[in-house]
Amino acid sequence: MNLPSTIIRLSTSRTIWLGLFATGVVVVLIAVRAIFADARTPVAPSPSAAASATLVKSERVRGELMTIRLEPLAGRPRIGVTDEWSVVVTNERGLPQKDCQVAFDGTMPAHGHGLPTAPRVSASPEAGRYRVEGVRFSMGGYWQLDVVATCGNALQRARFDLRL
Ligand SMILES: [Cu+2]
Repeated sequence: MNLPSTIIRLSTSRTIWLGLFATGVVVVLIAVRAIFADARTPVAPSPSAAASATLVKSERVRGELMTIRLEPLAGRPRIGVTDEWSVVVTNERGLPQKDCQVAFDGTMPAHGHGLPTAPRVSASPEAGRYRVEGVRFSMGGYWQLDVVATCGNALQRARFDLRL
């Protein structure tokens, strides 16, 4: 065996090992990036949201923290049907909040459109419960439902993710 061929063979095997090492590093980097990208991705709206009858959420903007509950009177959200929904507002002690100003709206962010109807909110005989009439989802997909409740000096906002 002459010297030059040994050098060539050595350098070839070193190149292969370097290549394998580099590939390993790239694979690890891609995996780490994927994990972090996944962690950053906001939680996708769960498909079970449509199946559940009640959506509960609250985000304090001002004043006391309250809970906003959203209920389809039909028992579940429906597509292509004009339904009545309820907004129920309770305070931290679970007491119903009456005389609130409640606003309701729905949009499909991916499509840039809202509900085909203009829902009207009114008080109901039950304290803390507000009627939302004229809720109609024109199509299936991801909807955002926004509720804003002003009760005295407290202002609450809730955005519900709904996949239909
Ligand atoms: Cu749409």
